[in-house]
Amino acid sequence: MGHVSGNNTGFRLCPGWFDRQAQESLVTLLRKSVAAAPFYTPTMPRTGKPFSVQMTNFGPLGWVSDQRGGYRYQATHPETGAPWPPIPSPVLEVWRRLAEYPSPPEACLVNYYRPTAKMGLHQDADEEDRAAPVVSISLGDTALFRLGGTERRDPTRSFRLSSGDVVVLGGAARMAFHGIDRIYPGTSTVLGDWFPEGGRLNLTLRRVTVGR
Ligand code: MD6
Ligand code: FE
Repeated sequence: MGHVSGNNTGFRLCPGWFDRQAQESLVTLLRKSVAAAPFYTPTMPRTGKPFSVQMTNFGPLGWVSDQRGGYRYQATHPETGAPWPPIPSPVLEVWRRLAEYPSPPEACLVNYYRPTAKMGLHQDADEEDRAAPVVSISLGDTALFRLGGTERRDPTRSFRLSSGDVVVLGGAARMAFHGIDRIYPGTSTVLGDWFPEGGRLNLTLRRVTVGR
């Protein structure tokens, strides 16, 4: 789980951060929280095209997107109007151990990828606090993660992210372009009871505001 040096200083991949048993108990916890904040399908700013992933959030602020309002953080679920559930403590624990940042995360975006879903190359750029890293947790089927540099045209490298892996994008890598090219169906059984078709969950922890 060492640092990868080069153009992406501050990128860290921690394979197997959660063992199978820890993955199972985390999935059970997440399922309970998601019952209070169901997955919904966000839409793209301007075009209104649906994302291929489904989303929800935990924490004081959640990342949302729709045709009218664009990308933003808000305190409530766009469909239920309820405040997001709290970030589960084993998830906060990952941040405490890896973020090297004094304040807690404010947002935990939860993405669910059906086996055919993907996510285009993007930067996480809607946060005021760019000094804090983004920490992400993968559960379920393996994904092909692509990481570039801070310019869209920069060369990219690809990594497989397996269930239980944690990624940190900090330092120079905080503003690196990244995306998910594909899911490898049938590579994990950990989501089995919840999503019989399999797929992948990704949790991204972020600090949104500066200070407090
Ligand atoms: C995913 N991850 O792994 C998408 N963003 O499904 C992200 O978009 C991401 O893994 C910022 C930092 C780490 C990430
Ligand atoms: Fe991202």
